[in-house]
Amino acid sequence: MELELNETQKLVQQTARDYARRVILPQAADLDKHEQFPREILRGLGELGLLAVNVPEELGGSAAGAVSYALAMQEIAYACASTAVTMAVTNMVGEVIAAFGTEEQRQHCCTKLASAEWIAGAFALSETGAGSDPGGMRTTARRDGDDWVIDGDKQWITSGAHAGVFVVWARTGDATSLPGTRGISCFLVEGGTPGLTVGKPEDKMGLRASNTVPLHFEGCRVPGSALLGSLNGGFKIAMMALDGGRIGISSQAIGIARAALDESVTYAKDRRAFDQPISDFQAIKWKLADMKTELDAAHLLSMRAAFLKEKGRPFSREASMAKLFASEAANRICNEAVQIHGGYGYVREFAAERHLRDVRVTTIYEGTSEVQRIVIARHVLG
Ligand code: COS
Repeated sequence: MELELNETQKLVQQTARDYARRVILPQAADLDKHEQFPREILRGLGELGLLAVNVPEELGGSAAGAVSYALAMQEIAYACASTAVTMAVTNMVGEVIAAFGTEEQRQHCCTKLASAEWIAGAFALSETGAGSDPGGMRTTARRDGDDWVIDGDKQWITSGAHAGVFVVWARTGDATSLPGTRGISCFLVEGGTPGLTVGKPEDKMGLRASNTVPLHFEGCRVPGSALLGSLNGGFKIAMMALDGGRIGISSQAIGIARAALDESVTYAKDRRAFDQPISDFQAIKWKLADMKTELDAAHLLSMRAAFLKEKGRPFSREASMAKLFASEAANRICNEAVQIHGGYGYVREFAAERHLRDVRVTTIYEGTSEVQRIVIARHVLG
């Protein structure tokens, strides 16, 4: 494994960093404060090829690889974690359609997602009673002539109010012969399809510029051609997509934590107490040293998972390890950043407060830390 980035990876990293620092960062606090969906920023990301980093070029994507994607995600999250999660889910949706879609589905959806003609894609797996255990979902899709009719409710859907396309999982198998994970299929449902209602946005602790909504499907009719992948083969598609998604969330957590560390260093050098900068105190130095060490460990775990994915090798365990460690470490780092800032860490004048709110969900979504430990332990135990 190379620790040096190649030219493509450096270019993607630099492109994302330039855009993040120049365009996104100056707006991030306001986007958060006003809960404003970053529509124009996303258009810019589309122009830069960052909404379909792992989608083949013939479908409008950048085909820059999983490592480039992870690096880009870190850079965008450094500036605005809300934009980063929106970008992450759109990339995941484009990638899953490119991987499992028919030629028609790929041409139709991936090109629109890559160009930001559809400003976002959405991933509709979770339900009120089925988050960590998606096999417990209750949404159904039943055959009616050539069509499918979807009924049920989805919960925690990122970008649901703005998505051009939803990847929707529903139960298609008979509950007795195909229980749990086995009777689930996956469908592509375009935004605005009759029978699909988008609910009220969640009033979240963090990521307030991202959109998170419930969805209600009632007699939502889609053509037979909307089935993604094989009938009753949807659960594995979800798991494979989430494996890749977990590299994205580990990268998001790393980006947020890196911003928190950089701001802590600046603050600690500037802030004086007892006639010296607080960075001269061992108490602060040790915090900064631990923050940096954990950050780099998270980065290396995340890079390893991305590297394996890019090589086409198994990476499920490594993605879960990266997501588990990076999200937990990033929470610790952002918490320490608030501590270093003292009272200023608790108010909106400094970004430390936003980072702590934003980072909190990274141990929860796309598989909780507890789920990552299940995945890792299964691999360890064989
Ligand atoms: N890649 C490919 N296939 C996978 C897979 C993966 N990463 N993980 C599981 N599968 C397959 C299994 O091989 C199994 O296939 P067979 O039926 O052919 O044997 C099938 O999927 C069912 O797997 P399993 O029995 O392990 O499923 P469980 O119900 O035990 O679930 C966990 C396992 C907990 C790991 C899974 O449900 C999970 O990841 N949950 C979290 C979901 C999540 O992240 N939710 C957040 C949504 S986004 S906010």
